[in-house]
Amino acid sequence: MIDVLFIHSPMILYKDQADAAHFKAHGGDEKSLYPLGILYIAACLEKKGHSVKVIDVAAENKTLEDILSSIALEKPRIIGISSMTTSIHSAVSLAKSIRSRFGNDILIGLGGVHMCCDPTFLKRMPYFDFGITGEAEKTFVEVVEKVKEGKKVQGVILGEAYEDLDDIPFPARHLINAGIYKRDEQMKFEVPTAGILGSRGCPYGCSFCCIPAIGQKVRLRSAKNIVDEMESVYDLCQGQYNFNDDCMTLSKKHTLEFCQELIERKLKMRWIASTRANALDEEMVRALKRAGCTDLYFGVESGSEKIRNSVIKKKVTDEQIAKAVALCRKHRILSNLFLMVGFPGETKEDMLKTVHIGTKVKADVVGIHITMPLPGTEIFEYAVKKSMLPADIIDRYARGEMGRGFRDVWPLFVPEGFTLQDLIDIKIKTYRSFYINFFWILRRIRTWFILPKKFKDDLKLFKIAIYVFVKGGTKGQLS
Ligand code: B12
Ligand code: SF4
Repeated sequence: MIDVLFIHSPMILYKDQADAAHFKAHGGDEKSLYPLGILYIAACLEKKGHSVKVIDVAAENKTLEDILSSIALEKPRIIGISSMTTSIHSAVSLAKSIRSRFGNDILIGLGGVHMCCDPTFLKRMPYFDFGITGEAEKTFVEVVEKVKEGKKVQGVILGEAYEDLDDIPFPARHLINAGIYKRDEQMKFEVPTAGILGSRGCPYGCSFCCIPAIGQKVRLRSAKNIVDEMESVYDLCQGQYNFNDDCMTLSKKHTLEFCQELIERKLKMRWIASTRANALDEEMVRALKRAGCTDLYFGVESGSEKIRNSVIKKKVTDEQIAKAVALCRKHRILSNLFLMVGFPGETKEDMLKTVHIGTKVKADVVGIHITMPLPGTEIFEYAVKKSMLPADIIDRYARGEMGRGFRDVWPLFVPEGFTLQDLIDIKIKTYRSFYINFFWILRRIRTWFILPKKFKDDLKLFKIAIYVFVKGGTKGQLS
């Protein structure tokens, strides 16, 4: 018997192996990064002597039958299901199936981003005994201790976050098979990358983003604590890391300290991170490069400053974007722009600015998505208010009434006067005009000489690129 079994719920839960044969047709789940949230809670539980196991359903290709068999074998006291909105249908199906197979013997809890964005969910879906909103490292330990003392735990509990992130033990990576997390399935990269979280929270409030609903206060781990963790998993990931931070370079002082710590340890580490164009200057970019940063991802969203700042509330100017990308180019860090299309009031002219911004600032990579209005965001509230989304969409999705596979069924935001096909055409136009461009090809060839690994990666991506140029997205990823 174990104390806790965590289940990372997938976007699509397959009944059995025959059902899973459809997996490829749906484009599947991302399996590149492991569920850090669960592993952090697991580490806290283990520190207090509680026994824990983890099933990452998509990464381990587990079906519902496999999960139920594991539960029968492990006999957990508590099952903790972690879910974003994308996987909330699977989370509900799992809870229902566990209930019907094992009755009320096992306590079932729900946590993760969906609970933060929709805290009344449990009232509408009473298949879970309890739920925790927000960060759960402290609170889940308390729940387990109460249960072990024979006390009753029920309903929604507000998670109490750690003020000092250095007090949280490193994620319990030994509970997963870290070797299976190797970027996107389709890309078949050989080396697993370690997900690392150097900070939590973001002070901005972009209208398409769930961070304001998650409501985390910004906290930074000390440079030493982050690098100690990186060093501890060095062999596992062969020195390759992916920072999951919402915005990595919020504090200049902290960024420089972190880079210095990495440089002093003289370990060959390569890492990528997301940040904002207004949160960088030359001193920082130089330090990032010396510390092993190879790629920076910028949330640019719209090429139109008007949409970016008055609708999305990004608070980043065109000038800041051009400057940040130029600094990256100068110091040989690859700049990746995240773009989006589909916002209230967006015109054809605004969309064309988005099509061209990557070429204009000479970025290395662009990726464009059609806005998905998700619970916990301003854009979701707007879409419901304007009857662009049914008010009960979450429950319909959670009950499986909208069909399987989040990406195939969750509506995208199509501004008035446009069709979905118009937005897909904008995506195709963006990809074609950016990548089928003489100057971009020249820049890329130069990159292959500087970073030969990128040549290998690009060869693998070539097939996907053709698909994207024709269809506007990879399978199941038109958003
Ligand atoms: C890294 C990341 C990814 C990675 C890996 C995700 C993973 N394996 O967990 C990848 C790239 C695969 C990814 C993909 C997507 N992501 Co993402 N991602 C993130 C990001 C930036 C960080 C996640 C993280 O590591 N958090 C750190 C840990 C410590 O926090 P946590 O996971 O929330 O866990 C804490 C609590 O939630 C709670 N908890 C967690 N699990 C459980 C379980 C129980 C039982 C309990 C009680 C508590 C509990 O306690 C934990 C510890 O404090 C977040 C932004 C964010 N700040 O959350 C977006 C975020 C989660 N992603 C988001 C989105 C939209 C997506 C995509 C749909 C994007 C897309 N269009 O393709 C896909 C969907 C993938 C899928 N399979 O469903 C949204 C989710 C919105 C929503 N309402 O669900 C977020 C919030 C981004 C945003 N700013 O809006 N993502
Ligand atoms: S999109 Fe980025 S900058 Fe904006 S609120 Fe979300 S995490 Fe912060």
